[in-house]
Amino acid sequence: MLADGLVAHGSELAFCVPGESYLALLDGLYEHRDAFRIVNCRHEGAAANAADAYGKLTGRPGICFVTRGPGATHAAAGIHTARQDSTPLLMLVGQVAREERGRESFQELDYEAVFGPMAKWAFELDDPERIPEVLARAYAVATSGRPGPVVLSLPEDVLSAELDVPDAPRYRALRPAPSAEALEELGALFEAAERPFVLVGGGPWDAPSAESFTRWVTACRLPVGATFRRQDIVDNHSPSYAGDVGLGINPKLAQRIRDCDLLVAVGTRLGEIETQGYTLPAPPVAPQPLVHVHPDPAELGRVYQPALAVLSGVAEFAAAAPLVEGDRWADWTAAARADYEAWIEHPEAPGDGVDLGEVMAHLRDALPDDAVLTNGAGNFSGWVARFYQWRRFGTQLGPQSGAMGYGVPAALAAKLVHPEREVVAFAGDGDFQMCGQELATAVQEGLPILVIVVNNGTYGTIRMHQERRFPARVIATDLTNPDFAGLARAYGAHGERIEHAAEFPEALRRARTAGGPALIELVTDREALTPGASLSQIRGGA
Ligand SMILES: Cc1ncc(C[n+]2csc(CCOP(=O)(O)OP(=O)(O)O)c2C)c(N)n1
Ligand SMILES: [Mg+2]
Repeated sequence: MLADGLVAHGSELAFCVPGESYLALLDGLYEHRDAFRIVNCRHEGAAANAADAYGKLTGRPGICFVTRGPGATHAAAGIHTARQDSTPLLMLVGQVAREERGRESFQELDYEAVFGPMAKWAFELDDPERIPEVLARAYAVATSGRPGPVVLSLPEDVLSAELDVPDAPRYRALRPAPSAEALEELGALFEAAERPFVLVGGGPWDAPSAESFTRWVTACRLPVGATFRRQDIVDNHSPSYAGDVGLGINPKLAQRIRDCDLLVAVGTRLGEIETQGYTLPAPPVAPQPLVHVHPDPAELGRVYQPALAVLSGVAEFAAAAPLVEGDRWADWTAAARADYEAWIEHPEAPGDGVDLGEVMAHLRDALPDDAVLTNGAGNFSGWVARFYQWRRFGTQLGPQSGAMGYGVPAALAAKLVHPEREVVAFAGDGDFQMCGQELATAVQEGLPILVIVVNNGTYGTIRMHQERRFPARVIATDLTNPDFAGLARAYGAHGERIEHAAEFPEALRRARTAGGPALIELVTDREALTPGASLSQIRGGA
């Protein structure tokens, strides 16, 4: 019933690490093996991250199956990411049999207690007759309003029960459309504005809604910033695109947001990263009129009291947004665009080793518009965010939660969803070692992803913070690393290592024609600690 239900709701792919606790579910899916693919990963954290990436790409719940206790707790980082990133995800967890519960049986855990505050919904399904009801609700909860992760706990004997009940009909995600009054008020606020600014993020976007949103801001000559790791919503070549509002924001862009006289946030939560630590603007009331467009009433008025709250899905807003005459602010928008164009010119990197800015500039030209770039967390991702240009929705996959280890599993999901596209995962040397074992999954499943490991021999981000707060007192941040290229070859992938950016174009050509998963290790100088400031400058107080 559960396997039939997954298929009936339109799912076709799951990531898992198998466990004896849910063998009956796997067996149920054996019947559907032509329509439903199961990719068995090497670590549940990776399975959950891959499911998150699937959810981000498709707007449908990414599915992962994990076993009791240690399987579920390994997967927790992915559940936390899906919550922070508002990603639809469904995790099915095996549980001890009903009659064993409460005895602290082998690997027993109270999933409602553990995942209750972390997931959007966590529920133990203890009546097999209710499988269709609960599964339908799980899909609806994961995808409606602000999407998020759902965890269902499945006692072993529930999974093995025999009974006959009909499947529920396929779920439909509920998305509100903006009211006519709200759109009218928005039009009036634009009428009164001289220096508007639009901030876009959240979701769930898809290619048509992202394109119509790009057309809207471009036609209205509105300057638009993308939130952290949501840089693929607006075409970065649009004259309206002004850069990303995340970690390492262009100071001129931050100033522009400070100076704007109308701030319109579309789809995004107004969280710590989007608001530069709740300073841009400071809560609860922004200095300029704030318009907040969001599909979930729980987010509207949560931290900021907007001048106008618009309860609306992003696609519904993009379809209905009022066309406004933008001549008045054309110079303001052109200046924002000029600041952005100057910002993505990379300065020469200090020290020896690969200049990552040069690598990104090469990839900006070399990769096709539909290539998917993924990353985990670390300073290396700052170069990707700053120097790459995204052209289409569904080409950037990164954890807004800042979880290390995301990039390689996300690349697996991207290659499974879009086998015809190039998929490039960026990882730091620390970051890669959190989920790099999934190269084995890529080889097993025949997924020719490219992994670029940026090796600076340190947990560079933490070294940066350490040098700022405790200069020259280096502790617990150095890394002695394996031979990453050799490790890739041991997995059966193509692997090579380069020490200068000039070698990159040829290395990329070889990796692209390797016929399977590939890894390029870039040896960088830790002096090049951030895209803007060197280690010595940071130590000296920059
Ligand atoms: C799962 C997880 N653990 C720890 C951290 C804290 N953290 C953030 S960045 C970072 C270092 C990343 O190092 P690396 O991948 O080598 O990238 P670099 O900063 O050197 O470019 C750490 C430890 C985190 N964000 N996520
Ligand atoms: Mg590093």
